[in-house]
Amino acid sequence: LEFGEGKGKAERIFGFMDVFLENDPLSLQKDILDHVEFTVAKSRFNFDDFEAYQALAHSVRDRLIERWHDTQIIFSKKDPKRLYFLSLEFLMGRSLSNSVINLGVRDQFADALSQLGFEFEVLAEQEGDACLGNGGLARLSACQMDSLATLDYPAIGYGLRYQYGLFRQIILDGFQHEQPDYWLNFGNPWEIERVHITYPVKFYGTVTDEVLNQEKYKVWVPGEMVEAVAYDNPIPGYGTRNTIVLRLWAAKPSDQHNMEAYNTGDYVDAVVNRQKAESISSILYPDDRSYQGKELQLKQQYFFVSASVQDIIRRFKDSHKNFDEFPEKVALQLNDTHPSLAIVEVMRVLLDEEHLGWNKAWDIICKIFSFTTHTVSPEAPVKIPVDLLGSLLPRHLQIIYDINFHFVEKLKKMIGLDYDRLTRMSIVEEGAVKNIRMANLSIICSHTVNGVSRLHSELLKTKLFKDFYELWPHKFQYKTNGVTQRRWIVVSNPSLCALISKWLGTEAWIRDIDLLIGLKDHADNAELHQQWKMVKKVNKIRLAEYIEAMNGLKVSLDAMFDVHTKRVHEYKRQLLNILGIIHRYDCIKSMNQNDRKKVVPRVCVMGGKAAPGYEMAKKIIKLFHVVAEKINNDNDIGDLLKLVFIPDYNVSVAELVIPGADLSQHLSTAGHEASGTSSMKFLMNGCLLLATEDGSTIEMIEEIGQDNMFLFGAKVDEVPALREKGPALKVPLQFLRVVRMIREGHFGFKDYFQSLCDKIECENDYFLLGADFASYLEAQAAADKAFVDEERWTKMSILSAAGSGKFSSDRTIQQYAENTWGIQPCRCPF
Ligand code: B1N
Repeated sequence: LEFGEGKGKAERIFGFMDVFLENDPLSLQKDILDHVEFTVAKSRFNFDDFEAYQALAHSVRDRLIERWHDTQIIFSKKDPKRLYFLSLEFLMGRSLSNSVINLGVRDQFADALSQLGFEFEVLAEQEGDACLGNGGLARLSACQMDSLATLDYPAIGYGLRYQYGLFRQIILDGFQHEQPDYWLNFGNPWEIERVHITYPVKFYGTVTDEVLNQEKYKVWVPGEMVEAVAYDNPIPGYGTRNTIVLRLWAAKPSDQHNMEAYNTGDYVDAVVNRQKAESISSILYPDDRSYQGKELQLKQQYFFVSASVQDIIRRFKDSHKNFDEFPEKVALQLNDTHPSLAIVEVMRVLLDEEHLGWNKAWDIICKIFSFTTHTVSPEAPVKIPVDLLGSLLPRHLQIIYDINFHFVEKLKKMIGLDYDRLTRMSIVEEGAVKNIRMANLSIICSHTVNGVSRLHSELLKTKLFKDFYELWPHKFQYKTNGVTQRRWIVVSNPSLCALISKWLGTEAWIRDIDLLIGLKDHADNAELHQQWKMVKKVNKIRLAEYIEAMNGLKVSLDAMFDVHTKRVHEYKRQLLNILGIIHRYDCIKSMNQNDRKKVVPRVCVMGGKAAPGYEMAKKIIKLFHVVAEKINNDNDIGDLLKLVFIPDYNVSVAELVIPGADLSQHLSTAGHEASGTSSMKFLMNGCLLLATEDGSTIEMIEEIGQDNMFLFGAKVDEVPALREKGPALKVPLQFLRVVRMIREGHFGFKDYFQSLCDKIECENDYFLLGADFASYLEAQAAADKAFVDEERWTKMSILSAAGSGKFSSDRTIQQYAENTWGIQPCRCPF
């Protein structure tokens, strides 16, 4: 395509493309009906809501594709430095509402549909969630893609197209059961299969030496070959034509390597065997912390990395003659250690396929990779057994050893023969089982190591990666996480969105979140208070209806909706919440009628999945259910306290739950939550936080003010001393009492809960539930007190939303672009 600057053929084509797909009601209706007839293959005179949704989704997809093509033309023409965002998890949720809002055609589509007799909201409910990730880390990737597109950055996301997303959680008799999430069952209109964009991915085999032009080279002769096929998911920006792509890889059998099998063996067996290749991208691992050292998981990581790296290098070579410019054109972001084999893979390609030689290749590596870590736990660094790596990726193991050799030599020169430190910093962990430490590899080879909150970064520098920080202080940065206000206000809370725009007099905050602070000027305005409360009520009604439909439980709208939703983990202390609820119940029971009138009624909502093999987490879910069973059926309690467990918590459920919350709980033991992002979504929706001073909460205190939050618990520097005390630590009597109630079978399942009780009472109570209990109850009491003062509560709620601007992923991404990736916006001018 010829592209004259500002004139010529390309512009004429653009002029045409600009009006390619019309967005007036008639054109939209025609498009939808066309898709009913020809894509869904149903008669345009007879189709149901789901078929209407499919046709609608395809009409939206056409518009996404149009803009994506335009964006690509600009990117190829301008050839800016691109960011490649590598993540094994993306939690995209639904796409329809988000897409039409970002495309700016929501109202047009809604009008067009209503004339056809359909309601947009009803059709939007037909869509299933894309759950290709576990929790915070994965949803963060999704929010960041939205910001990258909106801020016009030339970026591509890479991930895996799992056939089974995160398991569906079913609750039977209070116990969690897992069911596979075959999310592609009903087709996926949001992806574009690229049958021609495929790459071979090699596994196993041996490495031999070969000589070419008198130079020795390593040649990897693989033992197995699998094909990676690209599936493109367009990501539209808001308030811009820019649309970027999330490219997900699916594994398909390859014909290149297995021709023999057809000729020699049983034909049917050969075909069946060949099909096994697909299992590589079949399932998302549901355990978000512990790495099991499973071969399939390592295969997934390499499969995804290899396909992405081939794609990146192919794109670069399409318009560049040699690798000199590579670091000026390519930034590779590693989302945690999971994709860190990318480092070794690029090195391998540069050495063995491009023959650049060690120094040149290493020089490139050091300029292109940046690494973000999301963990605080020193117990769970990802380690890969050397034997496993050596058999699956023999050449990569050699390269890792070489990198380590160079590193250790250099290190010795810098720090001398401090063997303890050398041992700690080495990529190779010696011992009975030799391991490769993926975090060390990532730090050594990246130019920047980012934490996800200020506190997290401090912990990295002083604890987890202290040795590395002392060596390379300049590498360490942090970017406090953020979430996208497009998804978490505009899509999920349309009433609040309209109210904010009305009071700010502009919709510009949807792209420029800093404007949100303008609400502060109206924080005492009675009229705003009235409207703010109405919006909360609308959202509480929506949530109450959902609860009734799910659990058959009617909840009072006057009660405080107190929400605790996130993955279930001991460190997140859902158990602390349950103990607090039991205490509340116990108190109400012992009150006379007069005192009961002063009790603030609560609906305690909990939701979240436990990893299938995580026994303690599963017990916590069961405990919530038995306690709920008892309290909800106690006529003596009535509406004063109701417990609701929301099963299968995911992105679309969160969109409903978060706007309806009055209070939300974030209870991690200080020093354990690297950042936490759900709190940011609650904050934006004017929900008050009850939280420990952990992760990003510390920065929220600065933005919102501690008077507008309910803070409690040990601070991070107090935790070690409390742990030290062990059994000598004094815990409040109320704590002992509620634990005894569980132990003695007050809620049934006595034996089943003993181990849970032992952990917090007899064993060392590692997460300090006993130590924090009194302070937790005080914070809860403060929340009750604030809630009865409606005016005060509403003001706090307004100030929470007003002060949430810092926690937009737009800010995070801009900081990454400027301080880590070195990329510039590249905007589609039409
Ligand atoms: O990443 C989020 C943070 O806000 C949370 O504090 C942090 O816990 C979370 C292995 C993880 N850390 N590590 C993971 C996810 C999947 C997996 O397979 C680890 N997730 C976090 C975003 O920064």
